[in-house]
Formats: sequence, structure tokens, C-alpha cells
Amino acid sequence: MTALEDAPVPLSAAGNPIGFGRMHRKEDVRFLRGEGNYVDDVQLPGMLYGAILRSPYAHARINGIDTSAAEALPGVKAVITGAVLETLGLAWMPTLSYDTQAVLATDKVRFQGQEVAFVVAESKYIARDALELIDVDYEPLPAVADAKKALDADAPVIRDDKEGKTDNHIYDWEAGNKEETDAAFANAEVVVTEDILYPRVHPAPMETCGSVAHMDPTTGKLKLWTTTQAPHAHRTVYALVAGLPEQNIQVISPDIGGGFGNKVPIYPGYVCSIVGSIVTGKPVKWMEDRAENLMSTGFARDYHMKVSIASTREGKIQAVKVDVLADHGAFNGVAQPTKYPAGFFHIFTGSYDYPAAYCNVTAVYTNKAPGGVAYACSFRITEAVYAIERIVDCLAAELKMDSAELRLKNLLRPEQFPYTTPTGWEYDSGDYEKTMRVAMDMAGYDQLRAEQAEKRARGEYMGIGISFFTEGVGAGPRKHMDILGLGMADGCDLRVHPTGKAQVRLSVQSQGQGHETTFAQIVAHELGIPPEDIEVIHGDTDNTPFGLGTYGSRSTPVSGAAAALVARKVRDKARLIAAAALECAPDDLEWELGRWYVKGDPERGRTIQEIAMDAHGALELPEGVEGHLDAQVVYNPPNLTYPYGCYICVVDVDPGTGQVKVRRFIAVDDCGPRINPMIVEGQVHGGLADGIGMALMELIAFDDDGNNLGGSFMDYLLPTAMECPDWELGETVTPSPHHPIGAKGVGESATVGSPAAVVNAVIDAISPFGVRHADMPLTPANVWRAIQGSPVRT
Ligand code: MCN
Ligand code: CUN
Repeated sequence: MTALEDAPVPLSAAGNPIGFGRMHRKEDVRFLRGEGNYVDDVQLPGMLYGAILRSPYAHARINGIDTSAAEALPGVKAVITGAVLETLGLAWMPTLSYDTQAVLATDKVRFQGQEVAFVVAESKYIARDALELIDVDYEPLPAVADAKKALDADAPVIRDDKEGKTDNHIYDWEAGNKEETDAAFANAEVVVTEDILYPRVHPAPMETCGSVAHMDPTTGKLKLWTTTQAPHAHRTVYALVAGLPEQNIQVISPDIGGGFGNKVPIYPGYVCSIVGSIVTGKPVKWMEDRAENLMSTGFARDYHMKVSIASTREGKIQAVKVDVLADHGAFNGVAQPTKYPAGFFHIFTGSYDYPAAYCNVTAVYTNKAPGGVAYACSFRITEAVYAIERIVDCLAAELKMDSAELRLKNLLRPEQFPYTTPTGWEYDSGDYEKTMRVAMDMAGYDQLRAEQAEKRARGEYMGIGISFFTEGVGAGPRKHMDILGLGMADGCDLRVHPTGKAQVRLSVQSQGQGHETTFAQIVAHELGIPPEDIEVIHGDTDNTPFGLGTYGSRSTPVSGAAAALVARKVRDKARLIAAAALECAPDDLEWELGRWYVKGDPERGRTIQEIAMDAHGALELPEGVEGHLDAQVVYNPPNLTYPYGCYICVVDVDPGTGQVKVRRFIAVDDCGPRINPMIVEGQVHGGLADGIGMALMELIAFDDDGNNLGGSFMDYLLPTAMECPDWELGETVTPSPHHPIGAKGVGESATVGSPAAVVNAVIDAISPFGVRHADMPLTPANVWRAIQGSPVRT
């Protein structure tokens, strides 16, 4: 274990830490100057532009499509429909959950915004104009937008494309022990049950989804610049779907303007751009606009949860059970490990010590866009954390107990780690009470409660909300986790050039998380090469090793480990070369950052840069040591890493208007050693803003006919600096025992942990009105309704 030492990290000539520490992001030089290279910046000679015709109906039969007027428009090069794709065997594609999804609709449209036709034209304006000229003969069908009605006997069957399908049921899945849990509930002194909805929200990255496809007709090589968080997995899927030879497909994911899980699935637009290029022989660019992104690409959540908790009268939790109705939209397109159709939801037992838990998840099709796993969810740990942290607050209200006291009474204790949860996860490490105490101290918890009591006496409504979350991030190991059969392990290559400068190649792909900086820091920490001398290469399948990509905060736990191990491999090789150069035995050498030296004779040594030159030079290398200084690894993680944290939110609510003001937000995260604390804080800041957005304003709503009511930022509200307080961040450091540098992931922690803290604070504020729960988003109107005792609108 080389956890973050107390000793100060040495600085490079450029002033950067040679190892872990704060350093400005290397990529910001181009980002801040507007010189990033996004998919829409890709310009190729002779490039054409694609646009997608989308369904205005949530459910309708297609009786015919007349494309003749569009084809006749000058500048239009091709109009592709489902019928055309059918002749190529490409009308349907597999989803990442072993379902099928229409690329372009043939028989029916199944959600509003579904892809119906693809126009390729000389300009994007001509392409859009041509869409207006396509005449689709729709026969509207009754739609089901409400998951609770999807299994009704008279509900229209959405997936009648599947042979023998007579209902909208997708799967039932369970975890935990039902008998033990039922027994614990039967004998419990106190039981609290609540219907809790985690509404449909959307990750809404700044850059929408798009691709530029170029199928070179002479070489047969397909180059695809695309917004993907998983370039290698996408390449393999294209090879399997289209039957293209995999070595002839190059997926390039250049700079990405945010992903947040939106860019894990393969979208029909990507496939259409490829087909457009094959048909026309030219490069074809497709970029969706904001409304298309909000209406048709991977949404998040839509979990209807009935949550029950059993406890003693003193507040010792005994069991938790959750019944979930999961709305997956019209195609089951969620991206998650195959074994876990409900993602990692069964981590809902949370951070507490109790013996029995059980969940049952029933998933259904509805006439809505597909998705479910996105928006910094760590494979649905967002839903799980929200369920447990809300129900714990409901229990506190029932017991008339302080919610901090109830949590402290039930938190797992340090000596219980590694801890196996009642649903089968093995938490690696934690000191939960310590983290909670740090947060409470930072907040001045007791004073806050005293202030709240005073204010209540004056008729002012202040609320304090706590959320204590545990995540599991870093999927695999591959024997338990795969996506479409591709095992979740990641490669990493490291080359040290003769002059001692290095290139490290990753299988993961940054969307703004700063990998070009932090992965250089990991290698610097292991080898002593300054981070500015290490180039991080990612996002290009021709130039990086295979791996499953960036989501579920797996880059640090998986590829971060791979980067540390590949650097150690290079270090070991460097030792043999240094021994040859110094004419001593390798065992006589000792390592200090950046240098092997002779034990007892520290003046005699070789720096890593000198060794790099030796490795490429005339030095006689020892038997069995190949020339050059490089190495490769594939890292198959033994377990997930389990970051955790305690968040405390303080709000003031105006009961007359329902307006919520977030006054303070204290976030104490434990993600093990922080490679770059500044980047970690940035990740947490972003996730906390997400939490305020989801808790208070974000919602993709539908009417009964399945019309999407939130297709623009006028309706789909995102939080701005105006709604966010000055974040108060703290940390504790509990290394992961199985990770080479002890680091746990953090990229989704704040999005996972914060919504419950905000909602708990709002409900705490309005609890004097008898409110125990109200669903997100807690807009002013919904808070007001809750106070009046009316149902909220979601
Ligand atoms: N880090 C660190 N020390 C740690 C843990 C992480 O310095 N102990 C750094 C890492 O080196 C990396 C960053 O923090 O630079 C995030 O690391 P990690 O937790 O491994 O997460 P990933 O890199 O795998 O990023 C994925 C995660 C996900 S799944 C979503 S969703 C999300 C998130 O990252 N999407 C983002 N944060 C985002 N941030 C930006 N700017 N844009 C997105 O699309
Ligand atoms: Cu669930 S969103 Mo991130 O895993 O890409």
C-alpha cells in the first residue's frame, strides 16, 4: 500500500506535484481557450449532414412512409427509412441489456421522439428542411405512459414485435432473503412504510450526442468519431451488429462535453450516420439538438419504490424491504452488468448494521424513451441511497428521534469491515461514525437544531437534512460483471521514451473528469516522472488497449489500479536495467521516487530518465530483459471499492409560496486517498449541484398520451449558481484495502448522496404541517401542495 503519505510531495520544475496533490488540469489549457476538439468540431472533406425525423406520437402504427418529396429536394443525397435498413438487416439493434431497439421504426413508433427516418444532405439546413417533406401515415394507438398502468389487463402491448409478447412485463428480479425479512417485520415493534418515487430525470450534458462516420469505400475502414463513454465496447457491438470486421472499425471519442451516463448506450443516430456513410460513400455527421437529447436519449431513474423499515422502539433497525416498479421505457436499453438487471440497487441496505433485507424489482415497458441507468447513478445506487435515506428519516419522525442520533445508533462500525451486506455486497473499508462526526462538527449540528427550534417558535420553517451514503464503484470483477458478454476488466499500456518522457494509454474515456491529469499523476507517483512529462492517451480504439470504459465511477478503481500496476511493472524492469548499468545485483537496489540506488551507497544510482536511455541504448541488458522501457497490464478488480460520505443540508422554506432556499450544504466524502484533491472537489461540487437540481426542479414529465412535457430547458430546469450555496467540503481518508493506491471512485458520489439530504431537509422544515414525505421535484408548487396536504405533481 502506498497510500497518500504525510510527507510533502516533491514538485517538478513546472511546479506540479510528482504524485498526488493539487495541480491544474492539463486539459484546461485547451478547454479554457475554446480549443477543445468535440465531435461537432470534426470536419472532413466532402462531409454530408444527417438529420432524424422523429415520431410526434408516443404510440402509433406506421402504415406507410412517402419519402419522394424529400428525395427530390436539391442537396438531399439519401433518405433512409426502417424499410431500407430492413434490407440490410439493420432495422433493429441489440441494446446493452440483451433487448432489441428499433434503429428506425418499421412497424410502429413506441415513444414520442422515436427515430423514423434519416436524411443525408449537403448541409444540415437542407437535411432539416427535407424532414418536413417526409409524409408518414401514422395510425395513433392508445399509449401507456404511467408505469403503474403498464401491467393492467387492458394496457396496450408495446412490444408486439417480440414473438408471443402479450404484456408489458420485462423482468422480475429479487435480492436478499424474503423469509428472514418477513419474519423480522412480523416481529418488529415499529414498522414504517412509504411510497417513494425517484422521478425520471435527464443527465443533460452540455454537448449533446452525435457522431461523424466515415466508411472509406476503398479501404473498407470505418472511422467513427462519436460521443461515447465506452469506445471499445461500442466498437465490438458495431462489429457484431453490422458484421463489420472489428479491425476495420476505429472508434474515436475526442473531447466530450460531459457524459453523465448519457453517452454509454448506442443510439440509432450513431448507426444511421454509419449507414448514411456506407450509402453515400462520404463522411456523414449527425448531431442532435437539445430537444432531441432531452426527448430521446437515455434518461435516468423512474423508480417507483415502496420502502418499509422495521425497528425496535429504541431505534435499532432490524430489516428493510423495497418493492420496485421500474419504468424502462419502450426498449430495455439500460447499460449495466448483465447479472444485475436492476443495476446495483440491492445496495439499498445502506450504511447500517441490520441482519435482514429484501427487494423485488419488476420492470415494465412504457411508451417513453428508453434508458434508466444514467446521471451519475453508479448503476442505480442513486435510487438505493434515496430509498434508505428517506425511509430512515421517516422512521426518525415516527420514533420522534433526532435523525442524526438514529443514524449514529445504526451505522456500521469500523471493526465490521470487510462487511457483507444482507444482499451480498462486501464493503471493503469504512469508518462511518468518524465521517459523520466530522460533518456534524462542520455543520455545528447542535446549534443548528437549537436555531431551528427557536425559529419554529416564531413560525419560521428551517430544515436540516442528513444523508449518509455508501456506494459500490469500480465494476468488475469480470467473472461477476460483463456488458453484453464483455468482461469488466481494463487494460493499460505505458511506454517510457528514451528521454524519460512517457505515454500512458487507457481504455477509459474522460468526459470532463480530468483523466489526462490524474492518470499522469498516478504514473508520476509510482515512477517519479513529472506529470507534465506524461501524456495520457485515451478515447481511440486504434491507439489504446481494450477495456470497458468510463461509467459507474470505475476509472479510478479499475484503470487507476491498472495505471499504478503498469508503472510498477516498468519500475521493476527499470530495476533490472539499473542493476546492469550499476554492475550490481537487483536486490542491492533500493527505490526512492524517480530513482534506483545502491543500498548503503545512495550516491550510486540511476534516475528513471537515465534508465530509460539505457533501456534504448547500447547497454548490455541482462538475460531475459527485453529492450525498451514499457509494460502492459489488464486489471481485473477483485471487488468494487466502497466510497461513502455524510452530507448535511440546511434549508429555509417559505410556507406561503413553497419556495426553498438551500442555505448551507456540508459534504464530507471518503474516497480513500485523493489523487488530485482539486479535481475531487470539482467532482463533488458538480454532483451537489445535480442533487439540488433533482431534489428541487428537474423532472421529465409526460401527459397521459405519452407526450413529453419537458423537451427544452424552458421546462426542464437545471440548477445554476443562483440555487447553490457555497459548498462546505470535508474529507476523511479510509483507503480501499484491495486497490494498489487505496483510491476509491468519487465521480458520482455527490449526485448519489445529495438528493436525499436536500429532500430530508425540506421535509424536516415542513414537518410541523404533518408532512412525512413528498416526492421530488420539490418545486415551490409541490412544497406548497404538500403543506396543504395535496398530492405533489411528478
Ligand atoms: N479522483 C481522484 N482521487 C480519487 C478518486 C477520483 O483524484 N480517490 C479523480 C479521478 O482521477 C478522476 C475523477 O476524480 O479524474 C473522477 O474519478 P472516478 O471517480 O474514477 O470517476 P470516472 O473517472 O470513472 O468518471 C465517471 C463518473 C461518472 S460515472 C459520471 S456519470 C460523471 C462523473 O464521473 N460524469 C461526469 N463526473 C463527471 N464529471 C464531468 N466533468 N463530466 C461528466 O460527464
Ligand atoms: Cu450511472 S451514469 Mo455514469 O455511470 O456514466
